[in-house]
Amino acid sequence: MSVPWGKRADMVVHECDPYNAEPPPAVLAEAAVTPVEAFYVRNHGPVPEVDPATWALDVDGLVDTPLRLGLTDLRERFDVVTVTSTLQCAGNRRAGLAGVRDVPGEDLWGPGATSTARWTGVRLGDVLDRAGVADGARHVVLEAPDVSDLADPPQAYAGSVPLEVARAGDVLLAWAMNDEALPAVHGAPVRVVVPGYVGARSVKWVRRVGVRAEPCDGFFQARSYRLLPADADPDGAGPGDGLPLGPVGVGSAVLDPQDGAEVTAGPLTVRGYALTGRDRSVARVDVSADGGASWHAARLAADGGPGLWRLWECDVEVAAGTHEILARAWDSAATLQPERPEPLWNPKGYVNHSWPRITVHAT
Ligand SMILES: Nc1nc2c(c(=O)[nH]1)N[C@H]1C(S)=C(S)[C@@H](COP(=O)(O)O)O[C@H]1N2
Ligand SMILES: [Mo]
Repeated sequence: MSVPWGKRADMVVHECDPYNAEPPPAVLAEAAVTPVEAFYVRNHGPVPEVDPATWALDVDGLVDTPLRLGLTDLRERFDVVTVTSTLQCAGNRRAGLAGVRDVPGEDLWGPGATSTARWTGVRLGDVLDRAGVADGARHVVLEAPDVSDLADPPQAYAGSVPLEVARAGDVLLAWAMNDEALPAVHGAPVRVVVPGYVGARSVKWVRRVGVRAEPCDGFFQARSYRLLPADADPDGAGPGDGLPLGPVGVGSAVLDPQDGAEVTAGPLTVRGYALTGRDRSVARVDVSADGGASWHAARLAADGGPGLWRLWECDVEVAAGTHEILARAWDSAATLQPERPEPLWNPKGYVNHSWPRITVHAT
């Protein structure tokens, strides 16, 4: 069987159609910039075929001058910039919430629905400035052509971000990923990248940027990707129920060793990532190898700025026997990620930022 979309053969595939897959945790830990072949994929419908030669981006709504821009217009009429940033799906680590209570109808993602790339393109803010944002504008709606049967009624994918986020210098319309042409499965010819925001707003195959007074009223903004109260019926949720998901909360994951691994007794290096929202950065990570009785400060990779994960590692000692390894991260707002998954449980299984816990058996 050939491997779809040029991905690694060992991807953990949650769904084949639409393709949804994450890399094995230890693979993610290997590189600060995730190779394209390992980068997670989250699709809500079939990958659309978009011809780059005829593709155009419409910029309209509350603007002084509506624009229609082709790929050449973007490349030639705007500054081209490269930003390294992390995407994290709101469903990342949902498996940990399903351990608290069933999350019916949703894929049980591990910690691999988080990946980092070097994105090249133009600033969405520069394009908005060219169009001229009119009075009353508050939100920027991002529309794509891929139609999802999961939506009620079935509809094209769309989302929105507040205007001030869309105007930030690190929010891109990107056509390259790790210095290669953006692959079809990641949104070619052009996608949006919103660092430090739930991945759902980084709209792939973008074809319209609509400047509006209100957020997007489509299914994936108004009814899905919202944090519902634990007792809500997700199928009965109306437009605007719950809290819209936007900035990423502080969180971390253990990537290596893997949960349940057999390890050699003695020194053990534990590795993982930590990430937080777009106005913050990761400040500290602690690791425990005795179920939380004692903690050690992890070595953090350099702080590359907001919206970029920090990989970390920590050397611990494990005697022969079974051990519970935990991690906990703080961000620059001195916020500690939440300890337990129980109070975080929500009907769609979003944003599980509880302390990662794995078990290892040392011999
Ligand atoms: N057009 C479109 N954009 C989309 C999606 C989608 O299904 N269609 N999925 C979103 C979600 S939920 C996430 S987490 C990211 C995943 O980006 P990736 O597949 O490049 O990793 O894309 C977002 N953009
Ligand atoms: Mo997502």
